[in-house]
Amino acid sequence: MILFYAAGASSLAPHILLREANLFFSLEKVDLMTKRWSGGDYNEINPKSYVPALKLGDGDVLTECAVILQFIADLKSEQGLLPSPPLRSRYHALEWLNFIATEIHKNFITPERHGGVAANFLSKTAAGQQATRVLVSPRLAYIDRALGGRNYLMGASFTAPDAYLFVMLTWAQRLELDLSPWRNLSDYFERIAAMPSVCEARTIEGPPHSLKA
Ligand SMILES: N[C@@H](CCC(=O)N[C@@H](CS)C(=O)NCC(=O)O)C(=O)O
Repeated sequence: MILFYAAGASSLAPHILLREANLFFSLEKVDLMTKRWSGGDYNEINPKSYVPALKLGDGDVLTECAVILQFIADLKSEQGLLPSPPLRSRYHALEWLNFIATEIHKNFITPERHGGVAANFLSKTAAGQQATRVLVSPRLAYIDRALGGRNYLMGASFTAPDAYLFVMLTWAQRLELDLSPWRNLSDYFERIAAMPSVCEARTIEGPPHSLKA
């Protein structure tokens, strides 16, 4: 399997999960500004022109972060990175994945690139960053309440939605969205940041793109 990624992008979530699942994979870095990778034009891998993409051994390519996470978790279902169907908890885990994809991830993504600012996926302007904070904050407040009395989104153990939410919280930090008023959320962030799979993935990817305009 080959994971196409950009440093610190949503692709960090499947990267973390691949490590947690102890799966064999390789990484290919994509330059999101030029849409090039070492093999040429990234649009030939993912015509949707974004990361993550997971290329499988038979040449098939999977896209959409929430779906790639499900695929990885199901490859090692014995590890409990997602509850297996027909358990009701499976659908609560999918509820989290969908919530993070549509209510958090999408609200972080800036349209600035299309407005002529040389932005990547997070805003580079003060106005854009403030607009993102306004959209994302009530959703993070909701998650902070949901985390009351539990270490992870699904309860006692780390599952696929936690990998995704963790990356979103790194974006919140990059946009100087102070997590400290949300005690459950900030403790959760520290807990996941300390996991060996997370430390390894972040070290290997290196620093994400600068948000200086
Ligand atoms: N719907 C996609 C969105 C992925 C996405 O937003 N990727 C960003 C990085 S986190 C990207 O590659 N953007 C490239 C661009 O804006 O040109 C998913 O859930 O995987």
